[in-house]
Amino acid sequence: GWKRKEVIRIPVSGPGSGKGTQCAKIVQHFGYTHLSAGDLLREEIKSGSENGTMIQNMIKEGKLVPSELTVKLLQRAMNESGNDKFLIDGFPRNEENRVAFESVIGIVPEFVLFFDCSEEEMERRLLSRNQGREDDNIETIKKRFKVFMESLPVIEYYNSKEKVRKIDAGKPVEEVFEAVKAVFTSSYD
Ligand code: UP5
Ligand code: MG
Repeated sequence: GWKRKEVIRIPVSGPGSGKGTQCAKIVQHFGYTHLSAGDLLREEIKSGSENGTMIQNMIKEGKLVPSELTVKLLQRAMNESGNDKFLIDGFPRNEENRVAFESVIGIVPEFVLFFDCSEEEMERRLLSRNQGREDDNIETIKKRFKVFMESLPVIEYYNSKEKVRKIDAGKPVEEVFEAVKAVFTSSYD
């Protein structure tokens, strides 16, 4: 039978706000498939695809790659997962992303988490991450903060639909997760 795909997106939280960290915990607890748009793009670079060099250059500059490409990668990963519950991490990042995703995938999110965190704290976290990410240097971080401003209309849009759940993400990981759990639990009882 027809099964509705349930999508929870975590779109407009800044770089280093803890999207990946909290998604890993949500997966352990609630069994979603975690799809990070940034991770999918980094895998695309590694796979030696024809778009790899372009993606690599854009990530280094903190710029957003064309929606078409990101949507294609997300769609492929969703189809391959065999699951119907997704955490889409770091997407949509601007209105064009959102419109492209909704027209291709045709799903409206249950809710949208917004991890609220100060730039000072995000910068501190990114500079001490040490996982060899080419965009974790101070010049690129400043550019990522600027590009993040393009995400504000997206949160405004979802806010107008009462879908945004704002979380204070400046606290320690476990405290943030308590607040995340509360959002997930209250939406299913
Ligand atoms: N950490 C996490 N939570 C903490 C806490 N509560 N207290 C203390 N430390 C905490 O966390 C970052 C670091 O902080 C880690 O070391 C963690 O241990 C610690 P993480 O969970 O990784 O944060 P996250 O929000 O996932 O940060 P990330 O750097 O992944 O966010 P970005 O949004 O910048 O990166 P993303 O991978 O999504 O995108 C990268 C680039 O890809 C973009 O800049 C763009 O160029 C491109 N892109 C597109 O073009 N289109 C897209 O749709 C998506 C990406
Ligand atoms: Mg991440």
